[in-house]
Amino acid sequence: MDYSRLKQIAAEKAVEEVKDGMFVGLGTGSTAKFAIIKIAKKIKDGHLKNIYGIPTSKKTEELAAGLGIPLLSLNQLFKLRTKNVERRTLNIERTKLIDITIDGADEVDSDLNLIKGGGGALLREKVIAQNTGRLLIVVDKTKLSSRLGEKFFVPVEVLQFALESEINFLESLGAKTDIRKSDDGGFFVTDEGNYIIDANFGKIENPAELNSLLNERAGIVEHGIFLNKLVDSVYCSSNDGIEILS
Ligand code: ABF
Repeated sequence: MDYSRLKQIAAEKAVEEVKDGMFVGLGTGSTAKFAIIKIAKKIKDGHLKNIYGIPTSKKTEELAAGLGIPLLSLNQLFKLRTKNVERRTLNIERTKLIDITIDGADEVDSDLNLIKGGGGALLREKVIAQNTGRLLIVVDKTKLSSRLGEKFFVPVEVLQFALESEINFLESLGAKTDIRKSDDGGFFVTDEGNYIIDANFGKIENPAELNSLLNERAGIVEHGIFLNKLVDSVYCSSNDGIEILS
């Protein structure tokens, strides 16, 4: 079976968790796209009602809007769902204002830590994940590794102002770095106007330690290491079928 079909199977299986009235985080990438198309079809066929989508990128927003999914920005969602709620009662580390988010990943390790950001949307993806009750990651089996870094680099979103400084910092940690380019040959610019440095650390023995190191840098806006505390289930498809890891 081809990888695209495997991605579709994983994505559509995850959509079964979406119920009427839910607020659904819509991921970025080719696998998440299958979930968005399925959700839109179920809305159109009347099998899903009163759904609002919260997109993780402008690209996903355009796709979902074009498919007729009612959308809210994260700020609109907060205004709608916290009208009568004392802000301080919300979980500081992770609100659950979004019921379910379905998103892809570039790599998943045996402890369900992730590398994300190959699609350049890692910052908004992580913000959405931190406001989600259940983060469902949808992948085909080729994304699984015993250790992060075996198959994919770590995308690091940096301030344009600090590009050279963060290249130097990442290389001081032993990474090989590459500034992500756009199709026109210039530097890729994220939805939030930042650059991305793709940092190849090789095998990452301790994702939590690297996560902390990167979080401390002022010039690093966000990075593609998503620790497993954010991940609720990984829907992984292969020629043997679907496995739900959690
Ligand atoms: C997105 O899904 C990104 O975080 C990640 O890079 C991408 C994986 O893309 P695909 O599903 O096309 O393999 O969420």
